[in-house]
Amino acid sequence: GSGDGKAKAERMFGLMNGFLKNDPYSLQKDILDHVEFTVPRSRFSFDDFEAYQACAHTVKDRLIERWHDTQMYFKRKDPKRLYFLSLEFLMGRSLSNSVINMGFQDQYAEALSQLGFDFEVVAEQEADAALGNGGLARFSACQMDSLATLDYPAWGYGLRYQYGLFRQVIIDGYQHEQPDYWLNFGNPWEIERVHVSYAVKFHGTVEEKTIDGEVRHDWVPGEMVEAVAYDNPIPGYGTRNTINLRLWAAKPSGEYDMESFNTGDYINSVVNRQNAETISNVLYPDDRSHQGKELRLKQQYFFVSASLQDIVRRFKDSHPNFENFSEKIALQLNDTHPSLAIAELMRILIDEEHLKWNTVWKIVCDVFSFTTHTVSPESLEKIPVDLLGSLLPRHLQILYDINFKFMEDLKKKIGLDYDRLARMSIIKEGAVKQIRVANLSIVCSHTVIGVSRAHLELLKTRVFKDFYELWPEKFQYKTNGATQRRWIVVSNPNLCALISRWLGTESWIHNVDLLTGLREHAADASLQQDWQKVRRMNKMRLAEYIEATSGVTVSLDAMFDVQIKRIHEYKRQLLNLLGVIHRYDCIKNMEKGDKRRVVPRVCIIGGKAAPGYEVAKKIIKLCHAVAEKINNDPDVGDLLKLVFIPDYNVSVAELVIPGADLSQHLSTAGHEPSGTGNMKFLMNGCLLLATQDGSTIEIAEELGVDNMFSFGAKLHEVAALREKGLAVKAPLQFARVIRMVRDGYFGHKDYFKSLCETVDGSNDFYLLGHDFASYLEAQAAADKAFVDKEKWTRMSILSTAASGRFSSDRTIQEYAEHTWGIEPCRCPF
Ligand code: Z16
Repeated sequence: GSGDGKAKAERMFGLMNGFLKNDPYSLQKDILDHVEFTVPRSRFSFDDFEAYQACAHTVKDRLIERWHDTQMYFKRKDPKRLYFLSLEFLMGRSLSNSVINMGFQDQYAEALSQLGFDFEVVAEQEADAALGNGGLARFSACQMDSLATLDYPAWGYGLRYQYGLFRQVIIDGYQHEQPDYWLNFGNPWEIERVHVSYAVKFHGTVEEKTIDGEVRHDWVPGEMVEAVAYDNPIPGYGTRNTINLRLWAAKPSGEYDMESFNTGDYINSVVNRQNAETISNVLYPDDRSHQGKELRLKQQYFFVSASLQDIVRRFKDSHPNFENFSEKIALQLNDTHPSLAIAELMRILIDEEHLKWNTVWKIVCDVFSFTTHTVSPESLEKIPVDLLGSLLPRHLQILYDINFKFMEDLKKKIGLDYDRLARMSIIKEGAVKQIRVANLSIVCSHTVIGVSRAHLELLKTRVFKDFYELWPEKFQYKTNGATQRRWIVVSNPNLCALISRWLGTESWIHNVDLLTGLREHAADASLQQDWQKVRRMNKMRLAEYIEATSGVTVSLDAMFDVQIKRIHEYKRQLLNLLGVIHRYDCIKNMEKGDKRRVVPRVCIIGGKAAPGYEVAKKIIKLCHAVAEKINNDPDVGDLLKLVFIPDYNVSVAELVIPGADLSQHLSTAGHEPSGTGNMKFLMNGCLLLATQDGSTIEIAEELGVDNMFSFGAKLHEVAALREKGLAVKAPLQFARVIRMVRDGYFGHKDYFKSLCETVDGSNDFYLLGHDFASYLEAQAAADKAFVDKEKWTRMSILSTAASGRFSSDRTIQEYAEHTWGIEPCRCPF
């Protein structure tokens, strides 16, 4: 009976606890086993990379053990679960993070050192998992870490792209894109589940049948692809809980195209089957714009369909009917990319499970929540109706039905205001009919979430104004966060140790509010001294990296000034470059004696441009052109250096952020939904030079605006300036530096012409000219503060002390309590 089963399960749980030993000697033995049998290499001769592979496999074994225990425990407890749907996860490297979260850091360091290896060097062999573009994708990864650490019963779902974000190679100062075939040398972290697979259908026709007086829809597909699961265990810190990130890969379907084989063209049939795999081949590298491409739509549906089939199957395994579906399941839409999940859940429950429309509609409205990461209505995703109708005919019907009912309800509420009805409709009428995916997500979700307080304000007043007026209670914000495990403990071990020493505890690693305890020591001379020592060591590492990647030698006494993020006009890397040119111009025109008063700077810029984004690519080239001039000018020497760090990614960020003195966040007010880089710099005691935009507004409140360098037009000023047609006079210095670029002072006169025009007078949409004067003032204030070491160090300590609120632990707790309604479920074994 079931009683016996329970006793047996208890016994098994007991036995499972600690199959694998984690003392240095046992780890060593396991590492050598994997060298010999998994890699495989002779245990008497293997290099750093092979040591990494073997090490990763020993960690994976331990992850699997915990993964099993956690999943069995979740299954037994049957708590409400969160499913986090995202087309992008920027996980970066896993070795250090896993070892630290599991608590085996010292044991691994010792095990490896006795074998003649250095843990840090071994960890650096790992290639980044770069299955995402930028902030949105890294935020997903941070949220997974927090979900695991806080013991929430959660799963992530995504796509296993064979090629992640392109590798950026700089040739002659120009960006070139190369494929990132990250799976080349195998991926020790994933568990391939050949038996967990689902058929995903495309194209074909929908037939209507009446069975027992009810209309049934039978979708006969024209194409079928198999989705195979790859599981990536995510260990929590200070807990045994290890949650799952399930990524889907496309494979040719098993039985479907028997037909084509029977026609006799065997070779072509095999070759055609391989086309199925193209679906999960490559990540789209545009971080904002998506132009209704069929492959992209296929990716979205493929991922959504496999995930929902899996979720429904798991639910049915332990529930007799769908009555409590929405009490047991929360589905989180990470931006609009997974929004076809709405139509897919309706299709599964209506067409396959034969539930009634109204029952299903209620379920849908109870389970979905939707976080949006955008501020511009123009960049909201749209799907051409023709494309959707051809690829997913049944889903198009469902969307039309949803929209019809929504429009009928809306008419009752707001009357026949046809303009407003047309704006809010899920279908955009016109020459090319389109599905407005954001409208679909809003209509079908119980909550719509912005990523900072300022972002919610923009959603209410601009982006989703009509919807806010209809359903004000639906709209909320949860300010983004970053995980201190990766962004302090993994990437800045020396600062981590120093913090723990001064707080007298390591508890801040999972209870980050404790960091405020540093405030009372901010002026303490002995903490300041230790703090400076740690920061200098980090700068040394960064200086070595700069020398290795760009050949520029930099002085550790200079201020390391960093701007790293995707290249975008609104993020204003060009403003930074124009500031650097101005600084250079000043130095060139100085009397010799005045140079002693110049605060030396190393200006560091890194980031990728979307392959088709010409303006962004010109900004990268300008950076290289200016760097070449400045770095080779004997009049300048160590007073100013400009460096572009190529191929910026998560692991580069882990190296750069701890070594930065100052970081720049320059978006024109009203354009950065949140920003999370600023939070990572803050955690590491790096001072911010920033506009009042996105999450920086909240950072300024927490830290005190005097402890950062704030500048630029505020939101209402931006609006007023644009209303006036940008009729402002840029300061003389701005005209002067633009002229230098335009006149060919840095070469490539013709190439830079159009770039200069983007910030010229009434073209200057992002207000570089307007903000230039206050930008230079903020830079001067930073110079002045840097000279006062005591003051600077105090501000640095206060920055770390203020960073607790910007932990993704806080973000996740808010989502769990207010949006998902989930509770911790901690595996006790
Ligand atoms: C992205 O990374 C973000 C927004 C977006 O529409 C598309 C991509 Cl790929 C970023 C925001 O720009 C950033 O402000 C925010 O912190 C991040 O998403 C996470 O919410």
